[in-house]
Amino acid sequence: MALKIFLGNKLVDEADAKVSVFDHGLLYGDGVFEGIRVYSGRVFLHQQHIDRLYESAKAIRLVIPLSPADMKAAVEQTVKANNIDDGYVRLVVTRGAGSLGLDIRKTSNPQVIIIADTISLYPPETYTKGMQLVTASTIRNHPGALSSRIKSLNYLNNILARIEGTDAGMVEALMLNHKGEVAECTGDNIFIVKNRVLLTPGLDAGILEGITRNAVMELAVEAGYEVRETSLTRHDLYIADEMFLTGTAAEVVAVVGLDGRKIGSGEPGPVTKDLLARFQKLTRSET
Ligand code: PXG
Repeated sequence: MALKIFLGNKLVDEADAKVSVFDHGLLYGDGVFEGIRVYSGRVFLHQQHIDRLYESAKAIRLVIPLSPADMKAAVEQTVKANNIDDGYVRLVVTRGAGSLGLDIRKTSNPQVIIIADTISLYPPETYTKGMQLVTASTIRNHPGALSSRIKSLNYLNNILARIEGTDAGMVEALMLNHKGEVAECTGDNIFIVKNRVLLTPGLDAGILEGITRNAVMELAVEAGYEVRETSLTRHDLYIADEMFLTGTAAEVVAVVGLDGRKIGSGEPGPVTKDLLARFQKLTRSET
């Protein structure tokens, strides 16, 4: 079924949803985006995603032509227009069309694009059995060059690492930072459990501040687990009791192998399962 796409300030048919080949989003990856889940017709953690979008835009000096409240309403409108009950929203803001040069003063009309569609998830056995990872040789962008907290349209860093995962037959790959510390995966944050304490790299490791990561940290504290943000090496990961990833698409997914080593028991661990259950409860209850 053809989708209705929010483009500019209104819904248009998918076939008419077109942007200029001179858009700096296309020419330079100059723009920002969000990926958001819809559960039972409700946009999950909507405000957090809107806030991150506007923070990303501010950091790249992109003025979004809609107010945050209007953007939120546009997302709701797009979800309703496409009858999305359980699905996925891709929210994109580009710099707009400009000249064939880097000068943003020659661009105009940032483009707001909202796509609401169904989502393809990992197969169910990924959740029951857990996934395997490899460490990519491509390190995460140096946060001094481009803050990893900006969810920008330039995802080449992550795509190159993901290719290495794909080549190894895996759906994700672990990325280290410029210091050789554990950063995150190509589209997911990472946690380990050691002696029932949750450990995850801090934002200073050069990671995206994942909204699922934040939600899971809150749920874990509520559940009485100790949670620590700390620098982690691959060695810490190899000797972890449990490992899991968090992300909008993945939710909470166990990692049971890394670089050919078995992690923990080689099966999704009790803390991971508990947190997945708590997270799924949140997706059903959050308003
Ligand atoms: N790290 C990176 C680099 C990401 O891109 C996450 C962590 C997890 O963040 P959230 O806020 O989602 O918990 C992401 C998010 C996709 C897709 O289509 C990717 C993400 C989100 C949604 C969809 O591959 N990445």
